[in-house]
Amino acid sequence: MKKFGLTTRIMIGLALGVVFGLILSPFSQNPFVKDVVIDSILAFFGGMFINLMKVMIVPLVSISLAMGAASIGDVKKLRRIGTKVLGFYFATTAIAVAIGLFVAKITNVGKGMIHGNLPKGEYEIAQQSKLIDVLLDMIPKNIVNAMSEEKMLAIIIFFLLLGVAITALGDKVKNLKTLLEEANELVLKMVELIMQVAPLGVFALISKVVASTGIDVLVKLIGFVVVTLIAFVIHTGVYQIMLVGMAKMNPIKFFKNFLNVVSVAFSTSSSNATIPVNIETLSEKFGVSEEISSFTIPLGATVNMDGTAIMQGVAAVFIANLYSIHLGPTQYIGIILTAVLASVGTAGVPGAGMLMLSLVLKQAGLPLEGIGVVIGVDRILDMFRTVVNITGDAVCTIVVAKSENEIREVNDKNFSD
Ligand code: DAS
Repeated sequence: MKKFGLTTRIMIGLALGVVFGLILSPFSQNPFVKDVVIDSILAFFGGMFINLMKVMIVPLVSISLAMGAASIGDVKKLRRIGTKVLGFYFATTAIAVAIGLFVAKITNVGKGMIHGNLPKGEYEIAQQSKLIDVLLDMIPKNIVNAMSEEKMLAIIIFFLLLGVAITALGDKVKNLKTLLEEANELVLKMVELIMQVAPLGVFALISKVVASTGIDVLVKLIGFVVVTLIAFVIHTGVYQIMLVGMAKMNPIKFFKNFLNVVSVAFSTSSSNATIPVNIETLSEKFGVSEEISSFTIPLGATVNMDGTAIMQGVAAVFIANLYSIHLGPTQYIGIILTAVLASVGTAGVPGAGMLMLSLVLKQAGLPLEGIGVVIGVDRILDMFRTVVNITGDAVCTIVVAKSENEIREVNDKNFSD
């Protein structure tokens, strides 16, 4: 039998997971199905895969960032790349939330629904992280603590600094630079080995989510889900324009060869857990130099959340309609600005975007009770918006790498997995 490539095996795991979840769903309250199948067996294999991906985040990001900064060669180039990629990140996020607001407005999502008969959910209001706190949190004061708590921005700044220092020292530390390059090869190989269990992990994660999300909740909030998904699809058009117009890359070829990263993001709902496979895929399949991606991908996983911004835009209009509150132009602009800033503070972990939604609603003067309504479908939407988030990270990285001539030719053979 033809040996399927990894991406194909992951997609098969994804498809079988959805089917198995739908089969389990009607029996999800049965004690055996719930306690043994969903909350033990599927939870174990799904959790094993997520933990294996997460354990690689800090070693890979630290080593590849330091190695990348050391090989980028000079601070000017680093500053140029940082400015470019942050410009693209904030621009695409602002466009994303505007698309979300536009689609929600023209469909009038939530109009006529009575919030009294909608599902209620538990939620906690995000720590009102003030902008100054978010900015201060980026500056590491204890790197061991930052690594153990996966404070990505603090890790990025510390290891970039380390890499630039290596550059400045030049031949005095040439062995250290070689060591970093070898350590980077090592962690990338470890990611490749871990990815062998991805089909099983993805199967377990998707089955569990599909089986445990109440279909009735989905039906009541289908309008909110569908409108958000439509906005996601429209926003991918922005990525296609960037790929064709700026990177001269065929978008079909991009999406075909990006499916394994999409599957990891979709099943884990975590941009952070997707960092290793995103960096590896951009290098292996698109020829993007790790000097660039090892900086831009961890940065994007932390500050670039286009999918989350879209959800927040749609949720704001949905909740305004639920409570018959009129949103004026200034409120729309305020939602766009807050969603862009909220994405800086949103961690690349499951459910983070829903917590930050409270900032967006508060700014727009909308009732936070609305979160208790939309949270019912958050788990499903989180999978999709995380895919949009990491796709935006990859597309901006490809565009910046192209502008720096840091994309090596990769023969098409690799493109077929
Ligand atoms: N799950 C988050 C991520 O990892 C996005 C979100 O919660 O909005 O990107």
